[in-house]
Amino acid sequence: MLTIYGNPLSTCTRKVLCLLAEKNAPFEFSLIDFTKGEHKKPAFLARQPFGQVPAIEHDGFELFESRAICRYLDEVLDGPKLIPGDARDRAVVEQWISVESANFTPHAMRIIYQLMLGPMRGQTPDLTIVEMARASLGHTLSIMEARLERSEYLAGPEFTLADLVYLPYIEFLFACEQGDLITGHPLVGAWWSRCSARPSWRRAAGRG
Ligand SMILES: N[C@@H](CCC(=O)N[C@@H](CS)C(=O)NCC(=O)O)C(=O)O
Repeated sequence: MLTIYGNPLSTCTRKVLCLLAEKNAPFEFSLIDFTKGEHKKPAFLARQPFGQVPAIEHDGFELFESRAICRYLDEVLDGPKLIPGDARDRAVVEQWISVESANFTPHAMRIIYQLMLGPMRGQTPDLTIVEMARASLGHTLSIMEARLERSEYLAGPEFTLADLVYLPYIEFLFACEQGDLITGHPLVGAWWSRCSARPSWRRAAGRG
């Protein structure tokens, strides 16, 4: 029995939902309602001490942190593997996941915060922060562009967890009308089109 504690609008929950759709795995979804502050209440803090989604419970085993959850579920569930068994192939997947968490997502989230999450809380966007984050993200995207000259997906010829982890942030960049960052890099744009057309991502993003 697998239960996901999350919110369908959360980027990190969507990573796990996409992985589960790739595996066609059954699960129960337990909604953590941010509007009621459920993520900061003791019942959820007992599962995730930082008060952030997602968390899972799998046959009594509890885990939080979206990337750790994805790695675990990829290993224990049936279905296509999103992390290869070969040591070198797996290392390349891990390399691009590290790039996502260190060099992509912090810049993307600064943009998303300024243009979407902050304004939802009544804050005025700081366009200087947006411009600085766009420049930093542009540098990362140029490195991804160069990589995609060598393979259809970031870690090789197949879609892997290395691609999946970027998708929620790119979806929100488009929602903030910053999609030019992606389409301005033709190979990254084509890669995004391939990845975002997958039924698993469409389902995770609430479009399929
Ligand atoms: N490193 C964590 C980050 C989780 C995270 O930031 N979740 C966001 C939603 S995408 C959240 O719960 N935010 C509410 C908060 O931080 O109070 C993971 O990958 O699971």
